[in-house]
Amino acid sequence: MIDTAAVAEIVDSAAKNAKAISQLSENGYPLSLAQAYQVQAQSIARRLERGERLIGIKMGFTSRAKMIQMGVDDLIWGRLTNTMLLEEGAELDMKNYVHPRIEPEIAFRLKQPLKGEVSLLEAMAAVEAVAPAMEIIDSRYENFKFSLQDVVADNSSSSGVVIGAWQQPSCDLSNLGMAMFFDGEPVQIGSSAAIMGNPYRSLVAAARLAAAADMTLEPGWIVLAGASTAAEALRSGVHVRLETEQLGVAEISVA
Ligand code: OOG
Ligand code: MG
Repeated sequence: MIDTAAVAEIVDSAAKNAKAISQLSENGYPLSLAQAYQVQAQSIARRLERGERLIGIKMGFTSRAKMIQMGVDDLIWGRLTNTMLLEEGAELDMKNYVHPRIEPEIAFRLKQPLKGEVSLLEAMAAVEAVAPAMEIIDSRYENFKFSLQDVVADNSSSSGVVIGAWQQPSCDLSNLGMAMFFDGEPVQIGSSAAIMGNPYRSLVAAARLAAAADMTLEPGWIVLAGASTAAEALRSGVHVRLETEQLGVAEISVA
């Protein structure tokens, strides 16, 4: 029997102290996928006990580009807490991370609850606002290498999120150009179409996957649709800017 609470303490400490650990799957913890989600829930429960608040969830591996980059081809999800939310234009400190990467995303803010099997139209109707966003992922595993179970247990590498201006969900999101720049140089260029053909499909999947953990996506929550391109490693001194057609920009700097 695997003591999931003990494993949750290992991944939570690694995240808290920004210290890499070896892969659980190769280190005596061959978790099933269900156990990996259990570890994730227990590690986030530890953060909530320390006073953090749940603000939504993030989807992962919703694009081919991400699946190929990381060698994992199942949809995954993770929990977002208030301390992960970075102010737009904020300055990150590399010492708070193990080996952070950044990726272009689209964020939804809900006005109605979503749970279980919902249609694309129901998911769209539950959205109050949409925004361009960038996720900072920071796998706690050495060399950013993991199995499906490892990454799920590690809250799907969630570390930070920066969200641009929220706006009415009036435009068609199915094929918006997205370009991410490091110091003005384009480093990743793609389209929101890469996210399951339409980012709203990721929201449908989010409602279904969260329901399997008996979780409802709540009004006011944020759902990150998953990256449209591969992620880029952050480095000291870099300024990162995402430009998304129709939706505008999101920016962040590293000290
Ligand atoms: C896992 C998280 C994947 C996405 O947007 O696809 C993810 C990772 O790549 O470390 O956040
Ligand atoms: Mg992501």
